[in-house]
Amino acid sequence: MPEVADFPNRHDWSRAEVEALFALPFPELLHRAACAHRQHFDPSEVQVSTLLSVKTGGCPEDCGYCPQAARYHTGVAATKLMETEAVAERARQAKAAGATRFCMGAAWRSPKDRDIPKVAAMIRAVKALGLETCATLGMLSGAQAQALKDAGLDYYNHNLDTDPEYYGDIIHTRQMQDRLDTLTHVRDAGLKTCCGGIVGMGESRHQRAGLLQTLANLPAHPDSVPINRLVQVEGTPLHGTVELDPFEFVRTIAVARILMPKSMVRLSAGRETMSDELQALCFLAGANSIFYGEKLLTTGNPDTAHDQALFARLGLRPMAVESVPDDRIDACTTTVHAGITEAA
Ligand code: SAM
Ligand code: DTB
Ligand code: SF4
Repeated sequence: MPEVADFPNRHDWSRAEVEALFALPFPELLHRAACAHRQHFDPSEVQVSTLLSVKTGGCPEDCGYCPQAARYHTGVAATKLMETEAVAERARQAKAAGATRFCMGAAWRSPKDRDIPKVAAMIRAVKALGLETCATLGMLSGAQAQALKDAGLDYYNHNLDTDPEYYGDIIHTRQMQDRLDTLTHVRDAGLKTCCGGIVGMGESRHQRAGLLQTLANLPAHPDSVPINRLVQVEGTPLHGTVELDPFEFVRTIAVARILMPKSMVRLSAGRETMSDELQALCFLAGANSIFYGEKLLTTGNPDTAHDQALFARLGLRPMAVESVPDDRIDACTTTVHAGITEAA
């Protein structure tokens, strides 16, 4: 297997190579992931995003994990699209609490063209606060992606969610190819991509490797890679799925970091039920982004006070927008990048 330094931009991973990474002894895998992480990032910095559901529930899709699908009885009430000023107020609060990126989510299959000017107004209002903007609204046409870019959108989140071969077990109302097409529109519009998936949905390790292989072999590595651990919600088909071994979750983070060393790997949904120690292992494995704030879209997330205390205990600090890095010094030397040791 090549050294980590050899493949920051590889897009030709085979399934066997990815599975071989998963199969490494845990300490060896974490070491390689930590090396890849240090090569491009300051490992004591974590990017902090806050989510807001700007249009909740009532979704026509059948994603088997999702509490917002209208067809499942999950107790999530459907709402209309929020008003711009209410969104701006929540963004101000997120900024005051320390977030640098604000992500607006809508429970849509895809936005209608008439929705785009309303979302564009939200993007402009959030951007005016000096926050990075992200949206996740479902499938986009090329023109819609361009309109969002023109409004000042920085990132678009659209996940592959799972291995192409497992996808049909989880979602039936749209195809993997639809997702890939939206990602093409997003890239073509010059937006940064946020694209990852969910683990703990009953998939095999082979299929977890398939998700990461597919992400790494996209025409460009996503700028952010959210790794969600399934939040099991009563009423959804995936409620009651056997829980993933926590070490396997850490392995998934580590392999994502090795395959996509320049991407932000986000320790995403599922943190509320993770111990501090498990989260610390995820940071060691190369996770360098989180969702921060007491709610994700409809489900819970750790208290901000708890996260602040965890950062303090681990010597982590929020990443400034302008410090999103590129190449750094050689990985895995004992000489730490200037600035880390003083600031930690
Ligand atoms: N409706 C749009 C779409 O599906 O593209 C945007 C919002 S959707 C809720 C965004 C992502 O949230 C999904 O792709 C999925 O990865 C994640 N998600 C939804 N429910 C989840 C759950 N119960 N656990 C973990 N992740 C979840
Ligand atoms: C992503 O990958 N995870 C976030 C964000 N992108 C939009 C959503 C997680 C949702 C968890 C279930 C909920 O809160 O409804
Ligand atoms: Fe709808 Fe998105 Fe939930 Fe799927 S993940 S049911 S598209 S809100």
